[in-house]
Amino acid sequence: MDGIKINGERLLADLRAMRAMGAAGTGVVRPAFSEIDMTARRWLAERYTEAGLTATIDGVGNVLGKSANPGPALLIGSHSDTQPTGGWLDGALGVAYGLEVVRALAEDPATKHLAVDAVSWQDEESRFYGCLGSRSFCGGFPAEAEQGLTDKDGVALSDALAQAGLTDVPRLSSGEHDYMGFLEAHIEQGPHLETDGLRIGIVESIVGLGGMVFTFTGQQNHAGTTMMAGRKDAATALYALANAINEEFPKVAGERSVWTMGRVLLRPGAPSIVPGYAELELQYRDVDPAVLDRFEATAHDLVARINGRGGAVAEAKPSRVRIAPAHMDEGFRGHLAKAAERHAPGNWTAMPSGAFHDAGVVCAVMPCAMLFIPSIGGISHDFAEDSHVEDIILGCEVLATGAAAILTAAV
Ligand code: HGY
Ligand code: MN
Ligand code: MN
Repeated sequence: MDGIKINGERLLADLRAMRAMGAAGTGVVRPAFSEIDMTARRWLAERYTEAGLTATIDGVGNVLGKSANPGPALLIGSHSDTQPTGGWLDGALGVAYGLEVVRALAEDPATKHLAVDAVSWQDEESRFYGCLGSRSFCGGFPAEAEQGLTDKDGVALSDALAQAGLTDVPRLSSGEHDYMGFLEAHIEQGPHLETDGLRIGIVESIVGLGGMVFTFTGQQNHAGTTMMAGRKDAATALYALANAINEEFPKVAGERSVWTMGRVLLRPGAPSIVPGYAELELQYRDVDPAVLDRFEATAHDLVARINGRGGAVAEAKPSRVRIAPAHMDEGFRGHLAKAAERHAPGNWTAMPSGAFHDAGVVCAVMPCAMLFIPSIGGISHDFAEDSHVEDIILGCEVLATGAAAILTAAV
């Protein structure tokens, strides 16, 4: 397959236009279902229409651009919602690539007959529910999961849907489409490609992920008159559990396991008051579900140990839906690897993904593959997130060539 030429300036213009929607310094704040998120989704639907696709925004905010070309289509995209302190490329890169691949293949007489659909999934960043949009599309967002769902500020999903004008809008489903597979390009969000001086990563597997929230109920009291013996200090119990997790988890971890305690709540949060209530949120990831299970069992043992000491009472419950580890399609990976070798000879590698992605959900209903470009300094989920322009353009060329090869091989 000859290399597909993409229009780098057009691609960068789309990325810069998306960056401007929710811009916050060098980063982007565009939470799922926010006004600016829906503005960006309507903007994308217009670009899909201009590119000759039939654009739909569905009942959970997924934006789908359908090709008029016959035959099983290849679906290409990612998510356009961001983390609360989001980078300009997390998700947006893959969405912009999907649009550019549609255009580039349509402009090449040798590939203009190929069917490529483009998509932006909703709420991959778990404002309400991890990968909500791709799960809804793939039948993994059951009504019982949706009931009463709220974000961390207590906003109900039903209100966010109403606010976005989506309440009665039909929701798209993979069963209504004849897809041969899904390709997602993404920034690596880690240091490996840059450290190894490489420019393209072809993902072998995507980590699985679990989360727990621990509550600590003690006795609020005066910090000066309450003797240490007999205190029911919720914060002390929280610190003891957090330390124990950092001591015990390495004993049951895998080679690339990670865990993060990224949210803590202390009430009332005043220096002269013994905290009566506390919350600790833990997230853990690994490519092996057995490791995730071991983390959960260890955490429950540690909670029992904390409760055995008296003091504040600790309780544990899941903080989110578990995301299973996902393995990418061998055949698709082969085509992407060939395209990487063609555009960046010797400058690419196969690698796991330490971040989860919509492809990890969509692979339950169709073959999937992912491609990474380097993140400068390995930084992501931060306003400083960035990639080199030449890597942004190279990644899209590799994806376009790989997509054309997959489609051509299937004809
Ligand atoms: O957290 C993640 O792995 C993804 O970037 N939302
Ligand atoms: Mn992210
Ligand atoms: Mn992402």
